Amino acid sequence: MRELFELCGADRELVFSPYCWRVRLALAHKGLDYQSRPTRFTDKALIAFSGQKLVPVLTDDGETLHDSMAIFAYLDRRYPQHPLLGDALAAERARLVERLSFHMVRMPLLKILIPRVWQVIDPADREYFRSSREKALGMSLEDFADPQGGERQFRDGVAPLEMWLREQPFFEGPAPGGCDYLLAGLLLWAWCLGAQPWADDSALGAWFARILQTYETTHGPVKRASIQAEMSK
Ligand SMILES: N[C@@H](CCC(=O)N[C@@H](CS)C(=O)NCC(=O)O)C(=O)O
Repeated sequence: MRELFELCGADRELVFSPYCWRVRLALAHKGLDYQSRPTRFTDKALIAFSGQKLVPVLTDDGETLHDSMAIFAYLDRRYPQHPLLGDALAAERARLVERLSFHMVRMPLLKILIPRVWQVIDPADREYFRSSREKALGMSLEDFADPQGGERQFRDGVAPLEMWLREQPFFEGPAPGGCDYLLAGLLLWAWCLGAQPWADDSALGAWFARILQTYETTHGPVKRASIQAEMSK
């Protein structure tokens, strides 16, 4: 049995973590089914068996994996059909894309999404979410959240990606691969939280629609939150 422990909101069907989405997309790419195990921020006991505290956690045939990039590598080793990362050189390049996207895409999105995450998580998770994020960010959530500034930074960050996608349908060429899913996971984070800082008629918007449509064709509609983005303490 294959199980994916993935972050959920108060509504257990709302899964929104970018890293968990990467793994959902990767499993869909390989044609592998799994049982979803929705996990709240403070459900640490559920994933204690993995020896660490973050999701995604994948169990597969007696193996326990965590970290989205490590899971991509594992899936390629165990299920070589439809590679995600490919050979060692290609895998290093994907790691570079992952690092670049962390700063160019993930940080701007965080500024947009913090108030939305706050809205959707279980109220019992809020104290943990606030204290862990404020410690990591070095400031209060209210001081960090900046949806308008985040949108500007997001547009700047994705400008090279927009140019790339004007030349080919997917980052990896004519068909999607691991780098597509590394980036699409980040955009799905925003999309599931009801935000879309990209235009439908941009190359990035068309690419995202292709990835989402392919996923929804096999897995059904993706749950999207309808929320007020204001932060209330
Ligand atoms: N590098 C990890 C990052 C995983 C990660 O940060 N997961 C977040 C969800 S987005 C998490 O589990 N947070 C729980 C917590 O902060 O306690 C990956 O790529 O999987």
